[in-house]
Amino acid sequence: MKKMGMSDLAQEILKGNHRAIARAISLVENDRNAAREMMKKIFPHTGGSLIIGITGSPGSGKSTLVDQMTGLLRKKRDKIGIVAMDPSSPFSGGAILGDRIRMMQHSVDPQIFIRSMATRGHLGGLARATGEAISILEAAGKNIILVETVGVGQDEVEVVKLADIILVILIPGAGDEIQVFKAGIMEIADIFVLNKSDSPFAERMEKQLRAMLDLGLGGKAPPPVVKTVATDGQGVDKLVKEIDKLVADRDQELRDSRKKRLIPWMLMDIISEKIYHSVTHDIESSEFESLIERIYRREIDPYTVADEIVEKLKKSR
Ligand SMILES: Nc1nc2c(ncn2[C@@H]2O[C@H](COP(=O)(O)OP(=O)(O)OP(=O)(O)O)[C@@H](O)[C@H]2O)c(=O)[nH]1
Ligand SMILES: [Mg+2]
Repeated sequence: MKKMGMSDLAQEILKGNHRAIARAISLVENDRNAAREMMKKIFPHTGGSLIIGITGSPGSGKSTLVDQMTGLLRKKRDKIGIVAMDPSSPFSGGAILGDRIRMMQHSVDPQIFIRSMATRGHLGGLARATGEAISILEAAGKNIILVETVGVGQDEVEVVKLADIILVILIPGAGDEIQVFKAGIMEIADIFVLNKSDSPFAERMEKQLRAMLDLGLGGKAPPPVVKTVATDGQGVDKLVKEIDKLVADRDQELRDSRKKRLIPWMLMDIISEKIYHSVTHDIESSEFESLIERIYRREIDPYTVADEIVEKLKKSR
């Protein structure tokens, strides 16, 4: 694989070669510029997969659920790509999630590709280059792509921009029903999953959640609520049925409009990185240091300096 050119890499991706997929995702993560030619080649083959976003508070059972869903979808002969966001700091290097992912029962299945990506605070809970990773998986023929994101908060709203269907995972007794309102995730959820419903609080939680949804949506049909026990697979078949139903019911227009949202997201991601690179490469570090020194001495303010740097970049084109 080492000497493979970008054109060969693209070819191998299109054949569904997992090593090529892995290499391509590392490439877009580390050196987007080097990945350009490959991305250009595969781009015409993207945009056709069903992308399912899975979000919920840490430890709510997202990964366990993804694993169970994968088992069911796999039986239907779907080819599946899984991208899990890893919130770890650059210091822990994503090792924890990596280990957990390796433990997943499907990680050795040739039709299923699993990958974690470090978010490191980038763009609201999504890793840099998540858009490209999805594109690569689409080009590789994965017709269903599951994207696991971290936490419950404003951040999750980002996932809406790249998923066709959003599952919000809640657990009983964690105050999650209140979170639903606070974080404004009610609007983004296509399906609520009440996981860990082996808990004695599950019934009460379900009632509360349904009451809140009825109240909050002011007459609009509330999204389905599905109870699951991810550890033993209970309710996961029902969840997959609800997903199928959504896909069947939802008209093409709505799906297209969601797909189109991925494009500006990806574009802005690429552009902001390009600009960042220009700043770090084109501005000499000695000049940068002296500017910092001047700001420190309060001779000049950071806003003015930022404006000047941007102007300079524009002129250098
Ligand atoms: N009792 C019970 N435990 C569950 C259930 N689902 C998951 N768990 C357990 O909850 C813990 C967390 O599960 P994960 O699947 O790693 O949760 P996660 O949401 O992916 O966690 P992060 O990725 O760290 O945010 C594990 O110990 C699971 O075995 C469930 O339905 N019932
Ligand atoms: Mg997880």
